[in-house]
Amino acid sequence: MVAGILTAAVAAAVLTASGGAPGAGADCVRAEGRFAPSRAHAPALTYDRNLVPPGARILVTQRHEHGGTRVGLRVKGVRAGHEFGVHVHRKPCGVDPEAAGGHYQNHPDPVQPSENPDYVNPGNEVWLDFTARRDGSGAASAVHPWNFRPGEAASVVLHREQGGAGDRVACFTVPFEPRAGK
Ligand SMILES: [Cu+2]
Repeated sequence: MVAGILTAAVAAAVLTASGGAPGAGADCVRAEGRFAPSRAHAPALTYDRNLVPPGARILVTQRHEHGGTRVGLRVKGVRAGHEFGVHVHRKPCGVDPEAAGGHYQNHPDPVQPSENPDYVNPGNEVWLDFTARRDGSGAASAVHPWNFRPGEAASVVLHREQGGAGDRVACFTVPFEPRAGK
């Protein structure tokens, strides 16, 4: 009985800690992964062991906020000091780094692959660029007043360079949610 009450108290404390500010919605997506070599069948794949060693960890969260969407990123175990470019991409990861397709765009560029800065920018796309700390950890978040269209946002890709392009060094398949309550 006592043990049961203690367990419940701990669970409540954890929920409070991860729930953010009072009144903010809970995360609708919370995906955690551990990077594996790209030959493996895993949701988190690394294409560059130097920058993202196998075993490095990633956490991606999504929550609906003020009618829009917040996406959060945390990583551990990546190359210290490196400036990673990160975006939400349209398709799930694959052994081929190109499997994740292009960036998710709120207003889709009619010309694909998209290279027009009117479309390739952090307002029309979800950018989560970060610089890894000395201990190999990193974090970023992005808030937009819009939501994902169903089935069109499926992964988070880490790039060698920041900005809108560059080699793909790792990929994490994430089932992003199109809108609140669904
Ligand atoms: Cu990208």
